[in-house]
Amino acid sequence: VEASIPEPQRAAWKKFSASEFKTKDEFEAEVVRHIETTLARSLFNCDEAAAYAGTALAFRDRLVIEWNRTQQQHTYADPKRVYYLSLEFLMGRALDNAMLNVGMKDIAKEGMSDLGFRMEDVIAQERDAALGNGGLGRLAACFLDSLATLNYPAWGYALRYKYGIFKQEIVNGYQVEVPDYWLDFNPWEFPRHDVTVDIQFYGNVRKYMDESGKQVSVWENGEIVNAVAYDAPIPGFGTRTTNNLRLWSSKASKGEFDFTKFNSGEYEASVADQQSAETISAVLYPNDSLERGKELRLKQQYFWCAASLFDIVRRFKKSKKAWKEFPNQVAIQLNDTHPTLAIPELQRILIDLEGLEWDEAWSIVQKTFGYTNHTVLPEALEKWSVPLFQHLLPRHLQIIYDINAIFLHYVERNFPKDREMLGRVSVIEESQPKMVRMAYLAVIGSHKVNGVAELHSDLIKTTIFKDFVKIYGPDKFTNVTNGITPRRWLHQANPRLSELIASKLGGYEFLRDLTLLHKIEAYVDDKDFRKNFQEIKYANKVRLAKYTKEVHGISVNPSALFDIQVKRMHEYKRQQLNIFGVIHRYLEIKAMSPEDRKKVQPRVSFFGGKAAPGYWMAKTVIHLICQVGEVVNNDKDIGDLLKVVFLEDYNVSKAEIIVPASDISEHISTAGTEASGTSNMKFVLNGGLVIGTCDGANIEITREVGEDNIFLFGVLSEDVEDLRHAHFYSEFNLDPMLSHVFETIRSGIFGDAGQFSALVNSIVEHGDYYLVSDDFKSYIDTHKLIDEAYKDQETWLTKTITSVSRMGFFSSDRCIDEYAEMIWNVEPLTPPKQNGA
Ligand code: Z15
Repeated sequence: VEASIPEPQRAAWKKFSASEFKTKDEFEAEVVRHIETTLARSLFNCDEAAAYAGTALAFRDRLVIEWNRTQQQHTYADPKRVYYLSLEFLMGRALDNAMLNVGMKDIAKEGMSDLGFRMEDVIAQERDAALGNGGLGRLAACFLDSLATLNYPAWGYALRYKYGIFKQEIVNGYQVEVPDYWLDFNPWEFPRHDVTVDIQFYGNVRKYMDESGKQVSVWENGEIVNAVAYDAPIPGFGTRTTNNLRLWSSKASKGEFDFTKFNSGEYEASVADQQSAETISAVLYPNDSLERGKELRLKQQYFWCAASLFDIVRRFKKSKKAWKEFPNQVAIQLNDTHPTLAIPELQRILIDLEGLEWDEAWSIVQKTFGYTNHTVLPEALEKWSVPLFQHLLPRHLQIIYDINAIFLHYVERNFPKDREMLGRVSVIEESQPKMVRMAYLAVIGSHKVNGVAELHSDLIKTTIFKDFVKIYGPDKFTNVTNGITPRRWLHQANPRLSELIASKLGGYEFLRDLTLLHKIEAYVDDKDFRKNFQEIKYANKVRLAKYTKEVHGISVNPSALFDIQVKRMHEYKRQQLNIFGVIHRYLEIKAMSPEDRKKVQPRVSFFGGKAAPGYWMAKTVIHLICQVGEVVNNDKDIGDLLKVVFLEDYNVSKAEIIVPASDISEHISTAGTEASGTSNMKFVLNGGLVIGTCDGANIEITREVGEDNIFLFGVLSEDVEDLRHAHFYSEFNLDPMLSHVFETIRSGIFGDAGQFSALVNSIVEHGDYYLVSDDFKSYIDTHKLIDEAYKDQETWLTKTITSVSRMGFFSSDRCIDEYAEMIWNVEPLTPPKQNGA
């Protein structure tokens, strides 16, 4: 393509090609130009929103220049690319990240101050891109940051939801969900109306023999919906590489309306068709770790997989390579089972549309895909009913049946003695109605399956995928422990700590190689360093205290121990254990003499997190936390000794304020239930300690920071099953302290006890599935140790500094390099040093 453009034209383009601002003055000129012309506003009506828009557009221009360059380089070099398919990308805000990754935040700050604005206020104007629920979506966002930073040629593919995760309001102590329409002004996305793909649904399959006697299947008479691409630039940190996140938006085909209907006066019917098409990408499903089997969700999954694969295959075909080269050019990672339809879809493209033989096609498919599992919870494992599949995706169901038949045949030949095996491993569950087990399909269609922390990766091999380890051998299964990006979760969220570290390490190289953090351990006894470190933590607590006062009207003392649990509300994460512990603490203080109260370590218990709208038990826990807060925070006996705060609408941008402010954070899931957890890593990296169970990544955090620097408690995952069994088959012994807590709840001091009876009964009457009672004493005792440890501020400080210095392992850069090496077999493509591609 390049060579076909005549020299004079090239010269003209080159002469006028966009250039990047380099100085404060050039930056200001760009901001003013955008405000005056792009936005048609002026000095006299430039509010903070306009200042944000101008700043964002100025930085957007910079990103676009590098983005175009990167994409051109990738097109030209045509390396193997990574495609990360995720239904969720919990990106948060883009401006601050763009400024820091480009390395121009200080210049921009000064420039904005010249123009009369404080950078903090400008940044705060941006709405979060909240296209995700929790850990899985945020992990995908961290991965994009690392992929770009490490110069991997990579794309993210997802849906352009009109509504992200709902906003949470707390009204009279109850969660209320408010829609999150976030697209009013989004300077970070670029519609690509020229990149539109037809996606088919419903219809039937016609089979016939062609001239050569080959069976051919045609999927016909379906309904077509258009997928329109919207692209967002993903800048790497300290590199010119700027990758692409492609989001698909659904649109009715045939333009806006069905013109036959429209012209014959059926306006409403034609608009209804349009709306039904647009519904596909309208809203993110708000369930975290829970599958609900809704038809629209399956439509979303196919729409997104089919559009993404069409795009990937089209890009491959441009290179004119043989099909067998496909897995050498393309690695597709399935983030959970949500994109599993990509497996039968690629098989369909290869055999039905490209005319490959089944075996050749299937070998390409298996080499192309990798599958990441994020949970062992049965209620989170996706299953789709066969009748629904038959209706919506008839050809895919046939292909799945064929994949399964060949697979079961293989199993039968290799395990003739295990008669039960076939039923256990079949992709089709023989229930009423029959169900497609998506996780099994993902395992069968991939060459590698990984868990997200060591314990979790071991557990999947001995539980949900046990038979598949026998069938394929253990090498198909591997571990890649999760990580977080130190750019957002240290440099951006905690700039002062980042600066302090940089001052000792002689620069910011640790943000590209987090293992360099180990060098700050040498300063653990350095007086000045310690003082600065402690001051930064205090300042971060003051910031959260200010926020708490402004937003919630609750005064908290920044010198108190800040105890934080922020994550999605879920029984397995056990926020109920935490709030029962808080009630216990309250009762203890109430029972003390004034003398004894003086010895109590003051504490603030912060909670935050959304409950899925239909998850009543999780909503009840929110309600209990709010009610306990009402009582405790207004009790004159208690004062600053205990405060309870429910932080409304926890999201990424709020996490950036909350995470750096913790002294202790809670990661207290029932052992064996939290696959990894990633906020635990964020808190420790920011100088907080962890109270946690022996679960997920807590175990590896302990290995890295040392047992003395973490507060572990509770039963081990290997004992969980027996304990659950014992609850039903021998007498259930409720912990006496917990029993006292329940009596207090029943007394009605936290409001009508009836509201909490289901919560209490899940423990007392229904077998305490999450082992709250079993772990209660150990939990309370461990908090006592924490109180004592915190009183010795010097030792505490040593623990926090030591822990930070040992967190290098948990960078998502390490994680991405492991995926690249063990699963994708891709290499970085380094950008050229200066201008010119
Ligand atoms: C989700 O956020 C996670 C697992 C899931 O199966 C779904 Cl549907 C959503 C979380 C895990 O619960 C968490 O432990 C893990 O750290 C995170 O994925 C990223 O792997």
